[in-house]
Amino acid sequence: MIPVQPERFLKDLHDLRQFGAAGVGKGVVRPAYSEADIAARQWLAGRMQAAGLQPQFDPVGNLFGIAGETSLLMGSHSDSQPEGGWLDGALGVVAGLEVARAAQEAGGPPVSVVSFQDEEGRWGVTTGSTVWRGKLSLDEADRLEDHGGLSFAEARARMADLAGDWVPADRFTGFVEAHIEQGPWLEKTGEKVGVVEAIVGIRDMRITFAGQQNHAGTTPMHLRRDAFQGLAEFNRRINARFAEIVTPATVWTIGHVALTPSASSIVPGKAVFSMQWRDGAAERLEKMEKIIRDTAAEVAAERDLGLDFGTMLGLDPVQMDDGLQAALAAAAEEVCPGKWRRMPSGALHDASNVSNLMPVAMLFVPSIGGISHDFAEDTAEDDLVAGLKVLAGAVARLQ
Ligand code: HGY
Ligand code: MN
Ligand code: MN
Repeated sequence: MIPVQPERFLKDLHDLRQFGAAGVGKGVVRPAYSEADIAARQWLAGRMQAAGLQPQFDPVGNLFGIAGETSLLMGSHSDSQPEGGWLDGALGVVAGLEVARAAQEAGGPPVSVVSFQDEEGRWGVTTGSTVWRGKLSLDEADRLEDHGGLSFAEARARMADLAGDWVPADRFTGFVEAHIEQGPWLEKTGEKVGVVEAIVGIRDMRITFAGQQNHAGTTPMHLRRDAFQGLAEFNRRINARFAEIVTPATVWTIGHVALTPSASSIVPGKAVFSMQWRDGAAERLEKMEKIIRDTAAEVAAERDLGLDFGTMLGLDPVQMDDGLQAALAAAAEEVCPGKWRRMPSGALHDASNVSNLMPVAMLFVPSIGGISHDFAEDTAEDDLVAGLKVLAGAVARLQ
């Protein structure tokens, strides 16, 4: 077993939490390329250096801590959602750092660590690892804009002084990502560890309905071209049509809506909204996409609204590597016998992208109350330590 030090690991986790601390519970506000995110990455680079790893930022701000010529890669992301938890991503980065550091101290095996950038998709979907794996070119990514209109090019320029070359994927033999479950199942069953079998696929795009801004008092209902009413009818119809083809595991979300001009006495002339959907089957994602596009066009035509579909981003469902899963399962059985399970991931992770380059696997620890993407996100410290020990045990089995 690689001699990981739980206290050192927990201290690094709490130190990382200070970057962008929200002042509400243990929550963080550390969106990609924010001051807090960049400061956190510089701090992580220092910790990687101190651990005997070679820190290297790539052109989009992914931060690698590299050991030796070829090594097993561990890690996750250190950027957060606009209202994020202290463990989403951070757990995988700091647990990977502790295993890499302890492995250095024990004379091997070489383990590298990574913190990918913009996994939370402020510019899309797991942007940093999507560019690193080559699914999105740097030029295509640079043209993406966040909800406030800031381009990826302008954002990543904030790290230009840190940016180095791309790190070639062939330096790594595989990737293992520890992450909080972000759901209710491990807590419900009293289990300590999840060995992930597969990660769902995702599609995400911005849709715009354009109508006619007008006076909310003098404009009769039948003469309105109300963009919000278009969105409301669109939503009603896709819910009814999805019911025919989805399973209980299928999810879809309209999480961001911007009405223009967003005033109580003005009929909204424009509605821009995010449309995101996820499922374990690629063909179901495609069927949902057709329903979305056809229904939006139908509603726009009926209500004389303009319609624009933004760039659709997404990742297909991926299976985790059997060999890496077996190492995680054996280590879980040793650390918490009978208190672990194999399970799917309903959340997206950088491992989805990395699976196109090398064998990957993921390990979950329980989320208290199943809460995540919220300041209240938390995990019991002994569960965090159990996850660390399973990670170390798996690496020992992969030597
Ligand atoms: O949304 C997700 O699944 C990930 O947490 N970004
Ligand atoms: Mn995450
Ligand atoms: Mn997340």
